[in-house]
Amino acid sequence: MKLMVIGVGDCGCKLAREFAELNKKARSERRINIVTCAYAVNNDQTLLTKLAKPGWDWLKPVLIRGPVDLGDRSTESGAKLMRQESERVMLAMRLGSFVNTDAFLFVAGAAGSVGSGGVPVMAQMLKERHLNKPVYVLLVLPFNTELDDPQRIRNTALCLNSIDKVADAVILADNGGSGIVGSTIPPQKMDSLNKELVLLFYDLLCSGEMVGSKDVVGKELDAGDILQTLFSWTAIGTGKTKLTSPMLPWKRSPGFEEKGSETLKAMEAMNLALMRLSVDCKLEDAGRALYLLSAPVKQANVDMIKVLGNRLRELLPNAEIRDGSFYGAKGFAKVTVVISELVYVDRIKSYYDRAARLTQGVEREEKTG
Ligand SMILES: Nc1nc2c(ncn2[C@@H]2O[C@H](COP(=O)(O)OP(=O)(O)OP(=O)(O)O)[C@@H](O)[C@H]2O)c(=O)[nH]1
Ligand SMILES: [Mg+2]
Repeated sequence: MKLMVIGVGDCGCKLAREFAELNKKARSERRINIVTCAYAVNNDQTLLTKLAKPGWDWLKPVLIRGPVDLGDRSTESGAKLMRQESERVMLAMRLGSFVNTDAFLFVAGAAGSVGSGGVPVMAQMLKERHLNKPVYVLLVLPFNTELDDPQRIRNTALCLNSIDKVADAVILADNGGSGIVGSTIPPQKMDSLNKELVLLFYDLLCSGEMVGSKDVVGKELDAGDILQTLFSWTAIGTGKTKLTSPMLPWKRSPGFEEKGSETLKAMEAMNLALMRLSVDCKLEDAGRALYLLSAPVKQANVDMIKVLGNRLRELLPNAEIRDGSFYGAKGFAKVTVVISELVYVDRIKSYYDRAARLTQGVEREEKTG
């Protein structure tokens, strides 16, 4: 599947750069493209210069004209700025690459201003102009240390509420679940968090593009399957386990027991993927899902995919499940899971509740004061 990635605001731009890096990786490791173009849309020239160095044209910077400090840092002021600048941003995007793009992916931090307010505005515009292409959003939720900041809470709630109305699917990535504590996060830590987050999409985007390549495709999972799966609130996760018995060239096909233990390893990889989903959710609330197995060609077996499917159907009784497999891994089994059409996400409700309490508090203060 080929995405056009549009990062808006600081968080979005840094992640858009990581998607550009991911495409470089796919080109060198698998000789395919998974990103048609990556844009970094921001009002901060310094950050854009740092991310899109001259001569490195994988990421296209788009500077929007507005103060770096918008004053109140609200979602509303980010939206206002984007409304003024949206035509210029649309013009800056190369029209040609729309043709090969399967879907648009906006990326932003929900708690800021430019990304949080800007993405719903841009997503709405793209939806109106490119009716046949889905518009997805990868939305980063704040760190736990930001939960005491009323502005961040309000922005997050407002962004979640407006994005839900325009995007075809919103993949949530919760910084709060990243295990990072402390109020200041060193840039290297943030960079590795961003790399990890984007890597979740690697196999998923590659799988449908590798048809006919030397990596044998087991059961193809292509852009169509992904488009059929991504819907409304979505979580993504991957898990990887080392396979204990690497097949030596002179070894014959694995015996029954060996196959069994490899299937268990694949199952372990899926359990890890489900434990480390990008946002906490109840699996039984999902309406759609997919799983993708990547294993070495000699160690993959039909049991693996069947066993994974049976397990997932038990855990997600209400979901329509798609699957696929390919033989890209060397010495390990990796499983990607996408849990979508989540009717209820606790984390979202908690932002709405917190924002409502903040508003009630302000109203009470106004009445008494
Ligand atoms: N995972 C991750 N989160 C980030 C990163 N940078 C910022 N964030 C989070 O994103 C939110 C802030 O959004 P930003 O993207 O910085 O804000 P903005 O859209 O540039 O808008 P301004 O507030 O005007 O700067 C906060 O919750 C941050 O913790 C990043 O590189 N990675
Ligand atoms: Mg910013």
